Amino acid sequence: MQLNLKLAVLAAAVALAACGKKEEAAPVAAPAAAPAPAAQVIKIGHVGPTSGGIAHLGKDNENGAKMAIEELNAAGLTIGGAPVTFELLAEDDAADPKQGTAAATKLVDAKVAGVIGHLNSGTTIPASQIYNDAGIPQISPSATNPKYTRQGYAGVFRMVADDVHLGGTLGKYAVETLGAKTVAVIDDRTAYGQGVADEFEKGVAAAGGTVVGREFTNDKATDFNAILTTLKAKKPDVVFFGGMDAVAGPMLKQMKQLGINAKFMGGDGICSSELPKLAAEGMADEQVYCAEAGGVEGEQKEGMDKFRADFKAKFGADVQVYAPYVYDAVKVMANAMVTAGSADPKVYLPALKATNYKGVTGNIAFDEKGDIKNGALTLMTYKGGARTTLAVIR
Ligand code: ABU
Repeated sequence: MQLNLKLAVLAAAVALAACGKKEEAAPVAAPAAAPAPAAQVIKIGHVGPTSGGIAHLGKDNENGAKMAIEELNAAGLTIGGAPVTFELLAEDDAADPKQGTAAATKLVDAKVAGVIGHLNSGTTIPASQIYNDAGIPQISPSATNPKYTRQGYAGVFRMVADDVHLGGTLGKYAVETLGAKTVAVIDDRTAYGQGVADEFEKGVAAAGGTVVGREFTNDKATDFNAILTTLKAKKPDVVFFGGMDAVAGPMLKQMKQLGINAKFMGGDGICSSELPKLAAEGMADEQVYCAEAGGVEGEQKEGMDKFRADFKAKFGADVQVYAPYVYDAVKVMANAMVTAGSADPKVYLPALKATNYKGVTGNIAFDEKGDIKNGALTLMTYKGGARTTLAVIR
């Protein structure tokens, strides 16, 4: 508005001068400055479960995206010489595959230039077909089922290690480090939970342990007494759960009520800051072991620690698990656009594939499938109600 008003006053002055005496020299108006081009708005989609049992994880991811978008806009970026602003289109899939595909269709219709998400493998995989058909690049910050990047889609990327690495490493850790001879396994029948549990079993067997029981539940269940009673009779040293923290918390409480003193293990889905609250009195110190499907060590820790402190200051909450990976995913996508000089997916996709970016989650580069190269795992336990890092391994 201010710029338009200035231009109107200048035009009126020029017109008045033109109406004046012909013999008098007309005042020379300074040439009007060309109006600054309006910034091009680039829409980036984000999808996660911001409602339902794992809404705390979905909001954590969404906040990671918000933080990155705000920083990009504050930096005043140009792409191909033109100023740009980024707009976040955030959708809720409630961790439900059908809602996930509906959210994906909505984002495609809104003409997003790229999508960060989804959080769950069970939503990420079906949604990836929709983005692929539309030619829109997708980076999942947290979906760990290997199938996601094994469908032959050109524009899919994953910021973290997959369940083969995660489940297999945890299986080996249970036997070789925790000294388990017998393990029982439960999964929630989701694409993530069942897959990571299968890989855990393989890791246990390869390390010489024995799987004494396998049961399943679902991702909304709250009563586990029947399956836990069955497994208690098999006296496992470790109970592994393939699923998310919202189910693991009540499961731990019920294990305690049933007098099951086994160690409890799970993948990244249970490895949240929220788990101690969800398990409450059901969690003893150093009873629970889990792994985040990423991690930093050495000099890279400083950037991650700063991110966590900035995140807490901004949102008043600790990082749950994957906010830093979402934050980096947004920056990586924007960086590819800047490098390519275009937000057109066809033009910036090659730059995204060639990413070599130093983020808060470490050095980010993708292999030919779109998986993170040299992905780390962070093994954790809980002490005094907080996550405690045991080791970062590759
Ligand atoms: N990776 C754990 C949570 C997300 C998922 O893969 O379903």
